[in-house]
Amino acid sequence: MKVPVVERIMRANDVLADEVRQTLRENGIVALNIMGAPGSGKTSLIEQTIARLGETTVAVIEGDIATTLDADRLSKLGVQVVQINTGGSCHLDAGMVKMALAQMKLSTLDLLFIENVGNLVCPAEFDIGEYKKVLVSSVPEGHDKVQKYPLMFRLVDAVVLNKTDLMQHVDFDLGVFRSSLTDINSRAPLFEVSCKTADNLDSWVAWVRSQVTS
Ligand SMILES: Nc1nc2c(ncn2[C@@H]2O[C@H](COP(=O)(O)OP(=O)(O)O)[C@@H](O)[C@H]2O)c(=O)[nH]1
Ligand SMILES: [Mg+2]
Repeated sequence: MKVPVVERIMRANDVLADEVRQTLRENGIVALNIMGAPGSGKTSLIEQTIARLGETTVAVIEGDIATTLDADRLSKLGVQVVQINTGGSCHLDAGMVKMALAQMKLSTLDLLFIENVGNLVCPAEFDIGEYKKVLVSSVPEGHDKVQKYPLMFRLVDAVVLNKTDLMQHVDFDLGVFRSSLTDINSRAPLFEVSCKTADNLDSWVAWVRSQVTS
């Protein structure tokens, strides 16, 4: 007899993702699922964005395999932060996000960043009830990542290429990165930024703001 285990897990996740989406909708919260490799700059981008968002009320759910290091960094900005330690799982799922939301004061929030576990494969397949998916890639990872991890790049609504300040130090072909992204996902805007020098962060922040007001 065929046992469709994986399918059942995905279906159970999708039911919970719909519940999360419903909760977020009822509270008027836009949730962005921030994905990318470990060290690509997900936490740095969230920090820099919060610092520039002005009146928008923001909270963060931090997904990590272990530690509260990133949550500690973000709570210094005075925003609500809930840490999820997945204890080994390489991605967040909707059940984890539902539990995190239960710990938060939602009524005053406009925007929720959900920093997923650093990974370019597994998070792509799990709907966590977010409004939009964002991928942070970074220059030292190389210009071939779009071609090597096509599913992730195909599914996202926006791509941030971070650490452009390091472009001169590594062999990164920006033309290849741009054209392979256009080939795989022509609808996702690309923001080429540096969280270190703050270069071009304004256009990214404007996109985030437009998600909240749309
Ligand atoms: N040179 C450079 N370093 C960066 C930039 N953004 C982040 N970093 C550094 O990259 C490392 C990983 O950043 P972090 O935000 O923790 O990445 P995460 O694991 O994706 O959350 C840290 O040492 C950051 O200071 C950037 O734009 N340029
Ligand atoms: Mg992080």
